[in-house]
Amino acid sequence: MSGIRSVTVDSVYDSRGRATVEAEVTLESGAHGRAAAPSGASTGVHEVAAFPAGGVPEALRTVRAVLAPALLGLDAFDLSAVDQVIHTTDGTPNLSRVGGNSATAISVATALSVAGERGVPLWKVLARPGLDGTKFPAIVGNCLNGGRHAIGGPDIQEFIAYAEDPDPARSIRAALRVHTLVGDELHRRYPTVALGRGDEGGWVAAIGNVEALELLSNACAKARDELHIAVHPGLDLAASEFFHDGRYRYKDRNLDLEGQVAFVAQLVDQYDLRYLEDPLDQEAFEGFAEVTRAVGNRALVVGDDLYVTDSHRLERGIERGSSNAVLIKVNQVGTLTDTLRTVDLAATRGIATVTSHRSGEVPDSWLTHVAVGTGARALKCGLLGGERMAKLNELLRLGRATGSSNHAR
Ligand code: 2PG
Ligand code: MG
Repeated sequence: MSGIRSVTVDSVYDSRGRATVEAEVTLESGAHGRAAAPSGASTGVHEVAAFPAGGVPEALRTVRAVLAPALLGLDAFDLSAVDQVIHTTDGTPNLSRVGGNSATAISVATALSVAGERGVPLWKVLARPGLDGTKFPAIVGNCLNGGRHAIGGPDIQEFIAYAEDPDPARSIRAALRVHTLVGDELHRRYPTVALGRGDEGGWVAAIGNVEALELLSNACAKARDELHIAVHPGLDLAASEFFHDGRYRYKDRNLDLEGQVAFVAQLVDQYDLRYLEDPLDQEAFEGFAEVTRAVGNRALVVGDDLYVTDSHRLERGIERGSSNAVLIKVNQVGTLTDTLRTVDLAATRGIATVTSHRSGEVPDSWLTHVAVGTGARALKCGLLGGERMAKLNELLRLGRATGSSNHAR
């Protein structure tokens, strides 16, 4: 037992320069943990509220006045009891009083304080049964941005390098190589245009969806040839963002459900996609099942906005066969305990988990420990920018610590 002595919160900036909540939890022993919460842009409608109506200032006021006092003296080692008090003190179904980001920051800071007291890395505090920190996630690396993360780019939100190797250093190297090759090719095709980068560090160019996918696919093939590492194309369509009045409205096509299912299934075939996130709208449980049937096990079909890391929504998806994978974002659902409930449900039902960042990130590395501690199939954390690199570099360190990994090159 180690009682919580203090919980303090304050505001810090995320990678988009917007304020978010950072929490520090100190135990009676003096051990402490600090964590900040990220924020999304293409948020699912079923996510908890990131902040109360009054934004970060109101979140800070409410935590200081009501939540922090309620947490004092609780046993930090009993994380589920701590997280339960966060929910009961908030008292709303979607954490709209204290804000999901406050809940995430406090929950993670509590787990980090326990890691500090035990003298172990965070992944060990979170470790699911049978996991010993030697199973490392594949890398879901965003190479080209569109949708809400890059104005002027393709409609599809993320063009991804999916790199899978038992050695995380090799997966990271392959995904980074694809990012570089995509940039080189864009520079070659558009020599007089200054290329930008989107919210997650992927390139931004005014090109169409299919042209972007072709370019990505060629870059993956080149990286495979050079490095002999399994790296293949993937997509996060974030389809809820361009689904209006029952149709999927791209700049160059307008599809009903059937058309969209056929379109994405054909992309999987033609480009050998291994990763397919949110191919349909966030309510399309049945449609997802059609996609999953069409794709089989050739690709991870991943529900993000569909499930919002909520175990009840995942249960609905499992009953219908909606997907073979679920995206895991702690602040979509609030606390680590809520997150682990969903992870454990996925594990018992044979659904792969993909631990994910948000488009507005903080330069923390706790996310990497969530991935390793929960045995995630993949870690989605972007490829460039200090806030993304913090997570990749932490994965390199964890790989080296177990002796299963090589060095950065
Ligand atoms: C997503 C995420 C992260 P956001 O859609 O998967 O890439 O974006 O954080 O904006 O929801
Ligand atoms: Mg997504």
